[in-house]
Amino acid sequence: MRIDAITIFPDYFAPLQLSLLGKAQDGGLLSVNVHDLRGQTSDTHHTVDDAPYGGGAGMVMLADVWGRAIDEVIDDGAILIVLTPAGRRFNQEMAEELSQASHVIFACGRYEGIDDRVRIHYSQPEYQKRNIQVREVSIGDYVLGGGEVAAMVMIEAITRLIPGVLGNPLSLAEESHNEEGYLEYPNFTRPKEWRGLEVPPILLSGNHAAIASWRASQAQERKDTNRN
Ligand code: JET
Repeated sequence: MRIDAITIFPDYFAPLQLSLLGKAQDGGLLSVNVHDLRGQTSDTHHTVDDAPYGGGAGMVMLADVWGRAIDEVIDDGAILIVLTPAGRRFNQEMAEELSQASHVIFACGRYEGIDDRVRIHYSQPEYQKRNIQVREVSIGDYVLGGGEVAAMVMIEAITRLIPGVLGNPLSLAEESHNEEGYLEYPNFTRPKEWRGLEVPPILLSGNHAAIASWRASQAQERKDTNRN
């Protein structure tokens, strides 16, 4: 998989070179390429924004600068993700789908956002014919300072699903049995007693059917307690 991220703060993406993701990139399974949006500006002040037509607070990012940056990386079959609190909510199912893509481009906006003609332009039939998709995506109902941290969240969730990127493929197989994509039951490991708290005895019973049903009921209780 090829990933491109376009941002005015490329340094936000430095942690992607660490640990598992860094190794996957060395192994050629994945390449993450970060691009400084200001590299596409031609004025001395490297301007990336201007006041909104129609008035209102804040600044809007320039379509032309974004267009040049995206044109440099886009190719047939690419999925262009625009991070925005107004987008479709990211979840495990979307991560699984995107983990099958050959090329994902993250547009990380700041200020009040990107001129909407960028989204409209790359949604035109000429791009659709090239199997290019544009998707507005949100990681949750809150407002961030910019799309960079949201892109990092998505990159971590997506890339760990690529075979060979995760350290332990067995835990992925077990995870995929679960409809939510992760384990919802509580876990315990040694020691058997810690600060007066015992591990639930059923987990030491060796009765795998009983353990599975206990875990299912614990998962349900946890959901009932925690879900919004
Ligand atoms: C976000 C993503 O805050 C989030 O995304 C970053 C962001 C902040 C401010 C403006 C902005 O504009 C994007 C845009 O898209 C067309 O203009 C994006 C919160 N949950 N998920």
